[in-house]
Parts: sequence; structure tokens; C-alpha cells
Amino acid sequence: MNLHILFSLFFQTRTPSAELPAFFRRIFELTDPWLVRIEALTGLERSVTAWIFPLSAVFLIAIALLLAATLVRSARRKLSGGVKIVEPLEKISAETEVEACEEVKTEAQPLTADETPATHTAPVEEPKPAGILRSIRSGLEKTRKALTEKMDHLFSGGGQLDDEKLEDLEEMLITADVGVETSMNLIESLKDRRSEIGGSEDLKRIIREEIFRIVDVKNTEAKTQEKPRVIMVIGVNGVGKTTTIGKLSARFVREGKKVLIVAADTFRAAASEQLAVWAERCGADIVRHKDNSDPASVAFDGMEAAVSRAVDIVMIDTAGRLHTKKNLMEELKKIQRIVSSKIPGAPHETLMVLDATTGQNALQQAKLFNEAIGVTNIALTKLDGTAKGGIVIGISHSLGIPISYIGVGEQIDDLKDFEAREFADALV
Ligand SMILES: Nc1nc2c(ncn2[C@@H]2O[C@H](COP(=O)(O)OP(=O)(O)OP(=O)(O)O)[C@@H](O)[C@H]2O)c(=O)[nH]1
Ligand SMILES: [Mg+2]
Repeated sequence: MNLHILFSLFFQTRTPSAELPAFFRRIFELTDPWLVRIEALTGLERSVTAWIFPLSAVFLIAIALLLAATLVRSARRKLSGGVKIVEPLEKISAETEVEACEEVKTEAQPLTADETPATHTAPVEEPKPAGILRSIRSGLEKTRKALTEKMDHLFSGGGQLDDEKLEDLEEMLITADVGVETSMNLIESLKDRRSEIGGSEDLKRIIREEIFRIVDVKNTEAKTQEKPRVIMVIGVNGVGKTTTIGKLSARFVREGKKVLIVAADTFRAAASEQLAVWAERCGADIVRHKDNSDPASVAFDGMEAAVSRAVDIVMIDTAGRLHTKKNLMEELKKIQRIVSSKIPGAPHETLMVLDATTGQNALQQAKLFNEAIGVTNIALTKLDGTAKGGIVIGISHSLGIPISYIGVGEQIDDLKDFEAREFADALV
């Protein structure tokens, strides 16, 4: 249809064109008598009155759309139970923590300078547990469930521990990230004790004993009585180094120790702010420089501050870029050299933080870091979030490096001393 014919229908003429489709001719026939009446009453021209019906139609359509939108919105609110939908908890990450710390900084911490390291002494107060205390047992819930349910299933039809059951068991251990070599070792031990196993409870008891035997790696390096005791914390990014430092510092402060945190991770944006929040929270001192400054120089200033303030414990946070980049290892070695040149014998501990949810990767990381810079002990984090807690067994068996701590949550109290017996009992 020609648009100008339609246009002329309403604005120019009182006789509809023959080309006009029937629908529009009908509209014309319906509206024309009304327009004639309006024109007679008001003296207006057709070019004016012709607007009345199109404009009214547009107005009515707009009202109808508005009404529909309001109805849809109220229906959606009813469906969500009247509750405002918020971000899921998992999304609240370290970044959120950093945002929070910026507030703390402006309120209470006039820190940082590039040349002269700013320090901060937070008020020493008893940290308040931010959540329900999580036990090792509840932290290992997922792994235990995965292991025990399958063990029960294995003997659901009765019978002895035959080769088929052993094969299933081996597969189950590998799935729980115990590692192939360690799983095979465990299976061999079970074969030797086959006669003792008549059901799933026997199996669990024997496995508990065997796991204990493996994970009971004694910490040969007696905890130093040196003051300050320097703990250098290393690990790839995101494993939980900063959080572990926060949790450990809180524990030391609670024991009455004076703690200094050294923010030598100058690589990750806002890493030192995140650490400052932890320092504030647990009542520790902090030495920090600007982002991207030389980590070794932060370590240097940290050691000077530690000696002059006679602190008991120094915790050094380090960058966690990928271990495949050689310069990270060089940087860590440099920090080690600086630290030992200022405080002979330090760092007394090189604590490697590993993320249990990464399974066998964690094992690889530990091997690489150990070869490059030497690891004295391990903190295994995020055991609460994985069914792969078997990695503890793999690490102890393959590396022989003691696991000192395990992280079972994000809260300040969610760090436990690793106790081999407790672990084995909580696992199966
Ligand atoms: N569920 C759980 N989350 C943890 C645990 N330890 C740390 N996290 C979380 O892991 C995330 C990363 O922790 P960070 O302490 O920032 O890790 P990082 O190694 O310092 O990371 P970079 O500084 O980026 O190298 C944070 O969201 C922590 O809350 C744990 O034991 N359990
Ligand atoms: Mg960090």
C-alpha cells in the first residue's frame, strides 16, 4: 500500500482512495461521521481533526504497555517470594575483601610511602570468631562421604575382600586424589592384611591405620625458640597464602605473641590492602610498600622493623604468580637471602600453601617449589570445599614434607593444626 494514500486519507480528503485496503476504508467510514460532528461543533479543519483518532490510538497503546510492564514486575516479585535476589556466596571473593579493606584504610590506617615503609599497629584485641567453629571432621565432610559410602557399598553384598573389591577400592582412592602411587601402596598394605577384613567396618579401621602410618610425618625441624621467628609463606596465586597468614597471625596474637606481617607480595594489585585488613582484624603490625615496589626491599624493611620492635613472629606474604615463571623463584630466593642476611638462620620456616581443591596439581607445585627454594612445611587449604581430601595422603607419601596446618573454611578460626591421628579418624 502506498503510504501517501493513507496519509491523504486522514489529512487531505474526505473521500477514501480506491487503492486503500478494506481495513482502512472501514476505519474511515467509522471515524468520518464523528469527525464531521466535531468539525461542525468546533469549526476545526479536517487537517486538525484527522489527528484525533491516530493520537488517541497511540495514547491507548502506551497506557496498555505500561500496565503490562507493571503486571509483569509484580508477578516476578511474587515468584521470588518478595526477596531481593543477591549475589551467590561463592562470588564473594578476595576482591570483595579488598574493597572492604579500603574502607578500613581510610578510616583507621594512614599508611604507606614508597621510600619509607609505613607501618601500622592495630589495636591488640581478642579476635572474635566470625562463624561457627568448623572441626576437621566437618571440614572433611565431602571427602569422608565419598570414601565411606563407597566402602559400605563394596560390602553391601557381603563376601571377602577379593581382587575385584580391591580394584574398586583403588579406583575410589584415586578419585579422592590420593594419587596413583600412594593408592597402590595402600592397596598392597590391604592385601597383606586381607585376612583381618571381613566387612566394611574392618576395612575402614585398617585403612584408617594405614593412612595414619603415611600421614604421620614428623616435623624434624623443632620449632625455633629464636626471636623473632620468621615464617616465609609461599605458593601459587589464589591458594590462600594471605588468608592463612591472617588466620595464623590471629592465633599467635591470641597466644600473646607480638606479630609483624610483611607484605612482600607487591605484584598483585591491592594485595597489601588485603593483608592490612587481616592485620587490623587480628591485631598484628604490618610493613608495606606501594604496589609494584621491590619485594626484597619490603622484606629488608620488614626484618629491620622486626628486630627494632622486638617482635616474636614475622610472617612474610609473597607473590603467587605461576611457578612456571622462573623469575618468581628468583624473587623468592632473593627474599630468602635478604631475610637471612638480616636475621641469621631466618627464614626459620618456609611454609608452602597448597589448595586442596586442585588435587594432583598441588602435589606438582609442592615438588617444584621444594626443588627450587626448599619447603619446610605445608598448609593445605580449602579442604572444606573438596571431596579430594585424599591429597593429604598423597603429599605426605610422595614428599615427606610435614603438613602443619589445614584450612577448613574462610573464617579466622578455620585453620587447624594438622594432627595425623585426628585426620585419619576424620577421613574414614
Ligand atoms: N573455603 C575455603 N576458602 C579459603 C580457604 N583459605 C583461603 N580461602 C579463600 O581462597 C581465596 C584466595 O585466598 P587468598 O588468601 O587471597 O589467596 P592468595 O594465595 O593470597 O592469593 P594471591 O594473593 O592472589 O596469590 C579467598 O577467597 C579465601 O577466602 C579455606 O581453607 N577454605
Ligand atoms: Mg595473597
